[in-house]
Amino acid sequence: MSFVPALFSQGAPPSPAEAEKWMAATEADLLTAANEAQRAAWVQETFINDDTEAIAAKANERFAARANRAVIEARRFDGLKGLSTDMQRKFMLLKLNGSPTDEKLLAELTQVSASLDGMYGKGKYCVGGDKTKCLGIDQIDVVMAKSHDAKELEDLWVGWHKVSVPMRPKYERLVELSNQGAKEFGFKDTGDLWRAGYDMKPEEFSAELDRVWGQLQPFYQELHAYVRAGLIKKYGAAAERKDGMIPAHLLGNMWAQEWGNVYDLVAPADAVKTYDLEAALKTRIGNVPPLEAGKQMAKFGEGFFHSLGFAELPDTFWQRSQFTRPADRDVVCHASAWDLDNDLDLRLKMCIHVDDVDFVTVHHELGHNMYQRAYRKQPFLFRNGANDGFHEAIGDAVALSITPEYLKTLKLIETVPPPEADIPLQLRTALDKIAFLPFGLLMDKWRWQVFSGETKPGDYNKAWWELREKYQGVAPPIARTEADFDPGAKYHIPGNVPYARYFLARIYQFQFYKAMCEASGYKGPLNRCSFYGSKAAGDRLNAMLEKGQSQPWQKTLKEMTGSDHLDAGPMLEYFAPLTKWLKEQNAKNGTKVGWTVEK
Ligand code: X8Z
Ligand code: ZN
Repeated sequence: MSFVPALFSQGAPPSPAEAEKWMAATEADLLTAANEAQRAAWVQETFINDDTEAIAAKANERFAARANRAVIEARRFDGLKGLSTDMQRKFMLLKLNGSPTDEKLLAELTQVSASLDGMYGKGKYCVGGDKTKCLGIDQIDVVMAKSHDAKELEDLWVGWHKVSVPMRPKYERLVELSNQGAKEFGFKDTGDLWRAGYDMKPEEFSAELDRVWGQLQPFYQELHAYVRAGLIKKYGAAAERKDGMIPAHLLGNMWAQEWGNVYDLVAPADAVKTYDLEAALKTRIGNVPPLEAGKQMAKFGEGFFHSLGFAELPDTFWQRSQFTRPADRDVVCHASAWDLDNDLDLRLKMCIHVDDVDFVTVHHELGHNMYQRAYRKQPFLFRNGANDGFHEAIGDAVALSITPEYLKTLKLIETVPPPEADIPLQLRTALDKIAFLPFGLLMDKWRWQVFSGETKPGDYNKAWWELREKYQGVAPPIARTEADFDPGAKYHIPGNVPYARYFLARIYQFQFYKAMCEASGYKGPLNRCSFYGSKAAGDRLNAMLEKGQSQPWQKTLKEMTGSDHLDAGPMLEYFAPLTKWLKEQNAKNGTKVGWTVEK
């Protein structure tokens, strides 16, 4: 252990130099512990069994205990004058850690966390009770994306939502234990701790999210109304509810979070044909083994970043990543990007399918990897996104550049659709980007209520559906009760990954995209911009990535975009033609906008 207690003779007031020395030793310890925990987590999530779960839990426990000790020791420097800005920021960031100090409780917390994560990863639904037809979530996703059979969709929806029933008591315990840690370290609860990580007061942060949602909500409601009408045309009574909500199983996605998969059902009848990216990818990649197909998909993402001037990924990335679902063991298929050693041991963990959804997801994940690599020279406590929403927005901002012009450059499509195709193309994008917003917001609204105690365990499911109905305007296909635990059927709940980051990222990505389009010298409508191949755009991006979390995100955002706050402007600009069009369509067709929620 590099910590030297002798430095701190009782009572002597510490100096800034002592603080620096202490910080260097603490960061070195935390780096070692974090790397051990990362490595254990990698093995656990790519090879789920009782042993890997226990090993991962233990490594997390060691990291959390070390971080706790650091926070407690750091109190000695509270109020110390003469600290550099960097040092003040490091102390502030360090204090965002807080786990139970009781050893037994901490061990229990990390075990419960590992177990919940494993339960999700192992989750399967066996279609019609047939044990030879058991599907993991990545496989169910593919069927849900394609099926237009309301009965089949309902069956998959109901089947998958059984996976989370046994998670409920464990989740309840996770909430208790993690709150206990947050409280010991001066936070009201875990939700309060999560909201403290944004260089502003927790309550200001919540208000910012509501402010921006208020700007975008009218657009969401128009889209909701338009899509609902299209689904009713297709599915008839199965899609039509008196209250105006959409049944959650009919939107092409298990959580109704992104609706791009129902594009064909709702596209205007006279729409110009755009292109079929999935078919193009399948033709290009051909009939190769899944591992090879997965690698080729990831290569597209690498190629984009490379065109911006980013170095290619190291060989170890290609050797050590998980690109596909292994046949012989359980894994967490939910996509993620890793940096095993806080240096160059970068990895992707996905169960890639050759389709347009995963095409975007590989760009999303490589955005994380590029960020990790760019800030690796920062001190340990700054090796992070400017805030977690930045981390989630990088790959998406790049993926917005996947325009028809870009796909033609790659020879994935032959002809670029004419300007009349803009509305269909925008509709396709909005079905993913706009439809996601209320889901992105309500996930943590639910957790903040749960952590604060406003929602009691006996009301977990009720509160979940109240939020989904209020914000998304979607309703479950069949009646739900407290015998269900529907939030647990979404990875980030058992995985305990905060979710407000994804809401932020939907907004930031348009801010970043616009900034990179401008840097590349692009002139024209925002939605047709691709900065593929622009070193100037790449330099702008890299400058932001290299900074990591070393300064308040507002400053980093200003350097990147000229604005220092979350701003829906670029997103609204991008979709301006579609917003107008949707309003006209709904008015013309006499489609009622909005829904009613029973109280
Ligand atoms: O979880 C993710 C990424 C991994 S960081 C695949 N996303 C959210 C989700 O799937 O729910 C990306 C979009 C939102
Ligand atoms: Zn991500």
